[in-house]
Amino acid sequence: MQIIKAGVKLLPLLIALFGHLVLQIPAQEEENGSHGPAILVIGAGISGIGAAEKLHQNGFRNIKVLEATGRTGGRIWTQKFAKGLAEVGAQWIHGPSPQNPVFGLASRYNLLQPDALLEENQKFYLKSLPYGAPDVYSSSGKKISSEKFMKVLDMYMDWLEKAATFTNDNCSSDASVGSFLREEITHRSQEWEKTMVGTYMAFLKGMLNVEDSISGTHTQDHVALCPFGESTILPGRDCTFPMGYESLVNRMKENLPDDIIKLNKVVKTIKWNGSFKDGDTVYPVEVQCEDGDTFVADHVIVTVPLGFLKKRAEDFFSPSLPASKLHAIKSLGFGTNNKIFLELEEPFWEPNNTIIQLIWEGTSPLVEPEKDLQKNWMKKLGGFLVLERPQQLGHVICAFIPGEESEYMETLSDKEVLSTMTTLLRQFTGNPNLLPPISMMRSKWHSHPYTAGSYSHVAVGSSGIDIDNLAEPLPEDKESVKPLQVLFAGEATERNFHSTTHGALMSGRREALRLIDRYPHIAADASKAKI
Ligand code: 6YU
Repeated sequence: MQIIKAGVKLLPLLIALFGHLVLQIPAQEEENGSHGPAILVIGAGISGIGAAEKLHQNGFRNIKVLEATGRTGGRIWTQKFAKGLAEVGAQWIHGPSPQNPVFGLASRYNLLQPDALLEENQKFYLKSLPYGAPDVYSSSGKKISSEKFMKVLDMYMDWLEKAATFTNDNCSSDASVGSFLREEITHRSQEWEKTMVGTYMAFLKGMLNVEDSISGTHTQDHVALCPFGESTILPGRDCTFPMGYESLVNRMKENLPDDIIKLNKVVKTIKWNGSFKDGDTVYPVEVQCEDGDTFVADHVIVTVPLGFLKKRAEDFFSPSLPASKLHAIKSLGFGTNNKIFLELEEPFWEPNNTIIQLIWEGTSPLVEPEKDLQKNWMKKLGGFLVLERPQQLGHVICAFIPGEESEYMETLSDKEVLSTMTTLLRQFTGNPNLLPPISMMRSKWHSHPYTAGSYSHVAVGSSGIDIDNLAEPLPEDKESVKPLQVLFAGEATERNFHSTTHGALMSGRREALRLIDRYPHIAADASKAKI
């Protein structure tokens, strides 16, 4: 997966020659309503494109989207792989039902399979995400019927449901989902048949690996318990995009003029609360790019991932961010979940099986694993998802791997990862002659310079209030002469739906609406023009 980086070798020379030229966005023509305020959106993921789309629909015409990479979509990223497609980032619409705006757009644009639109599927409710009963393979090469684990799986689902009922009133602020689950496991395991305890513990350790992937964390010990239930799971049977998740972003872009999105524009600094002149007009915000280009604006909507902000918050804004925002950026969690796609000559799994869960015998959620990443990184792999038609026609499985082990995996060569995967498949299938995968592709979200991880979670030491603080626009002074200079969107700013594509889209629309409300005459003119 090639990340196209902005910048060319001639850049320093060009900047020296033309750096004094400020790229001009037409001055604010709020009075005659022909262009509206100058608005910059930083980031062309689904939140940024969603914000631009909403503003454009409501008559705003002076919009630019600045995107650091050479592509749109951000963490929605579909690539060709094997005999079909693979999602490097987001995979499912979580909770495809009327309240979900991603589902709303996808069904309006006819991007889903007929099944996904069935009312019974929209009403489907799963206690947890999204995987159903797996086929279970153990590290001693045995296939174990999932029937054996139904009792423990049910218990596990109940614990997660119970974890979601805590609030600040009945839980300590330093409690984690991990500590809660361990307590439940310790307590309930007393009732288990002695001969089954080891197998159940190994199964639960596997479930926790999957949970770490779902929350994008190294361990559930990092996930705060009190706000766990604020993360809302919408009804609906999770579904995928037959033509790839990116088909949604591409369709959304069709509603925007071609020249709005500027690719390979790495934003270096956002100066706000200033007086930046462009001709006779003075703007409060100036955005500087790594390539020397400068844009002035009335408003900027920042949608860069929390992972990027964690690296750059201190010097990305001038003046720097208020303490509440810096605290939110520091204390909220942003971990890693990666995928490893393997194409096989022949399937080793049963024809109707879609989930392969791995059990590492001897492991337990109650025992801290040996910390030797080189030797043990692959033990963090919870299992494989079998990719199906119509996205995939080849025999392709996709492993999910979270946490520090995932970050370590990113440092290995393709050859090393492929060789480890071959050994692992041979071990778990009990077939030493299993052919190595024909091809492999993997994500590297932690080392992605403009994402620096996969998605956000409410970490121990933070709370939903930090998400709200992150979403607050600047300047904080609501009576300011020039309010709403810097607005914040992106998945990590949506308290109930963070870490999802619909949360990201909601956040972009939320900030667009903030601006639409501030300029009611622009939207009114736009709707008159439509009549
Ligand atoms: C979902 C799913 N899913 C798997 C994996 C990943 C994610 N998600 P973007 O990053 O898209 O855009 C920002 C842009 O800004 C970007 O293009 C940058 O290049 C750019 N930028 C940065 N710096 C810049 C600069 N300086 N200048 C200019 N531009 C700059 N979500 O709904 N279903 O199946 C998955 C999954 C491997 C990585 C996912 C999934 C998360 C979504 O992909 C993600 O939220 C949105 O795409 C983000 O959009 P955005 O616009 O905000 O940012 C505990 C607990 C709680 C419960 N959680 C439940 C949810 C579980 C999530 N499950 C995920 C599972 C998978 C497989």
